[in-house]
Amino acid sequence: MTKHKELIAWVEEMAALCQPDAIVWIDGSLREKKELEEQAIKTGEVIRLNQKIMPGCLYHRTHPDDVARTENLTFICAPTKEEVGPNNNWMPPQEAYWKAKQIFSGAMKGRTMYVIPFSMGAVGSPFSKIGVELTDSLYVVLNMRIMTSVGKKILAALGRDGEFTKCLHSKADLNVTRRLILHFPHDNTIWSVGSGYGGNVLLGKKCLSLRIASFLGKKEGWMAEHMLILGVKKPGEKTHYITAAFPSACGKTNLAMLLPPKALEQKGHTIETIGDDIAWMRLDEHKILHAINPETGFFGVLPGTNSKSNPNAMLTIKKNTIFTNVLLKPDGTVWWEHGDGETPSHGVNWQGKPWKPGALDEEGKPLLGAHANSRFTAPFSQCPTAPKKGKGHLLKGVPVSAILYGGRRAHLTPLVYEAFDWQHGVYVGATMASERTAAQYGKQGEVRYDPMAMLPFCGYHMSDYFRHWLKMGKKMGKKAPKIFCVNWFRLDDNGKFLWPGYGENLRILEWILKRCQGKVGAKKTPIGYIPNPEDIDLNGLNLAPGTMDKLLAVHSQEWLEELERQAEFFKQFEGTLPKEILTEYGALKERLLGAANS
Ligand code: GTP
Ligand code: SPV
Ligand code: MN
Repeated sequence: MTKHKELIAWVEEMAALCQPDAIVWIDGSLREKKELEEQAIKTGEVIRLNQKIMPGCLYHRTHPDDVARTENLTFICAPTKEEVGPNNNWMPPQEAYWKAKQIFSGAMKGRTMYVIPFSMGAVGSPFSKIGVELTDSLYVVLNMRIMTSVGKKILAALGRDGEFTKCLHSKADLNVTRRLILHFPHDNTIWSVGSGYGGNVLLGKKCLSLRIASFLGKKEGWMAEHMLILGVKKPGEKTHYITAAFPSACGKTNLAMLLPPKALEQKGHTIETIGDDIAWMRLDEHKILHAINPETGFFGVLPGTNSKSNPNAMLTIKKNTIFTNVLLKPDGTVWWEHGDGETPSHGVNWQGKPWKPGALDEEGKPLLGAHANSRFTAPFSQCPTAPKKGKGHLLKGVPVSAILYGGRRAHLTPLVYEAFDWQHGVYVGATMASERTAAQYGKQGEVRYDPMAMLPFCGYHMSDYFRHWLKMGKKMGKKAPKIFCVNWFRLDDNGKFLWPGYGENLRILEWILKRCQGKVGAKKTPIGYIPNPEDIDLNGLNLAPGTMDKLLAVHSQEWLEELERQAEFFKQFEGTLPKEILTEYGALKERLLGAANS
């Protein structure tokens, strides 16, 4: 299939290590897809769902202790600890290779090794990067076929000596004590062993497109970000594009697929979904920031997804979709908590246990039908709001008007505010925090600082990453996108969301775009500009009186307390933070003290 000597030699070397019974090169054809599916059904790796109701859909369960990314087992293996920073687990490369080799050794005995040549980004785009993943998991192959472009055409693009990221994966024995997710940025290599879950094993996604790509981006002058990309168009205007960084399970897929609420329909907005998880951004020849989505599929959260919260997602996953860790119903369809339709009377849950409503586990806790981090894998092209025409968004990327940061904050952070300028915006991103969700192991609900939603994904020292952001801003000057912070998750005194969220978030995007076009004023507060309430279209929203005030309130005293926590978080970066971040911290503190005393 290829004349690429280095690739052939590497596949041989890895096969000698893992000792598979056979090696199969993935060609990307439809015939091959059918064969792989048949095989995965035979081995029990996947179950075919009810083909009348869900054509082309498959079902999979991961090992019960392998249902989310394992950040504690994820390492950046650069020569020195200083280089990876306190934000990463570090292991010296030699030790990492040696440790992993013990587990990879003979791990594919009795199995087939699949060779998946893949491209992140369209072949022919200056943004794109090629990888080759070796895996003994058919589930991984079937997922990669949806999430990336794979097969012969990628080998053709690679030629005889093209550069590629070497990605090795084996499920091995799925033992959490023998699980490692290793990145070798200087070798352009990723090794993942002992897991079968999404972000740990679909190596094109977080491992390549964020951890390795962020490292390359710093070196080559571009940015790899944990961001959605969305276009908003009003009749008679051009499309404006927004990117947004929210931590895992904080609403990127939902915002990217937004449908205008009924009351705003007469305004005739068109929404374009470009990406829901990762953005690669570069300056064009005019120094305008452009973004592509390097993926070709969605790997989205299921619980909470329904025809009301995200109708576009429900349409996207009607066919050709892989459902992981949800409830399997007796009729061969699936169900998840807060999804569509009635709660089934019984089924088999994500752990393979019999389930019925109200069922309890051994400890007497409610037994979930679907795991809180259960997911769908679906082709991007099936999304009704995906671009229908043209390849510009794939090849050249879309111009970015605004960059949003956000997370889950029950208190403190207002619904929206705008940074004073790029440097202040970088500070806002650097001090982003969110309450922990089911997408990570650890205590849920705990406030966790997650700069730019990249804490688990930045492949090098976070202080250098902030420096890179500042540098990109300097290159763009006045052409830099405006930076905003949003929070859809502020709670009232009864613990209820103050803001309806989902499609209604368009009302806030409208304000953001008006700000970008200089069409509306704003109120200056110590933390940034907040909207004058009359500039947000609340038509058709029956908010209780005073709600907007609560949503937009900035309490200086609470912010001063937040600054203490920020300082605590920044301690780990002491002596390395860019001075601009410290300047912004000091200036904010002064503004807050001024406001608190006035
Ligand atoms: P990853 O795929 O893990 O990166 O997550 P994501 O950022 O794409 O999050 P996603 O859109 O899947 O949303 C995760 C959860 O947040 C779901 O349970 C949603 O229902 C919920 N959610 C999304 N948007 C909103 C919103 O505007 N308001 C509220 N209250 N919940 C939301
Ligand atoms: C996330 O956790 O941010 C995801 C899912 O998008 S995973 O691919 O597992 O990283
Ligand atoms: Mn994500």
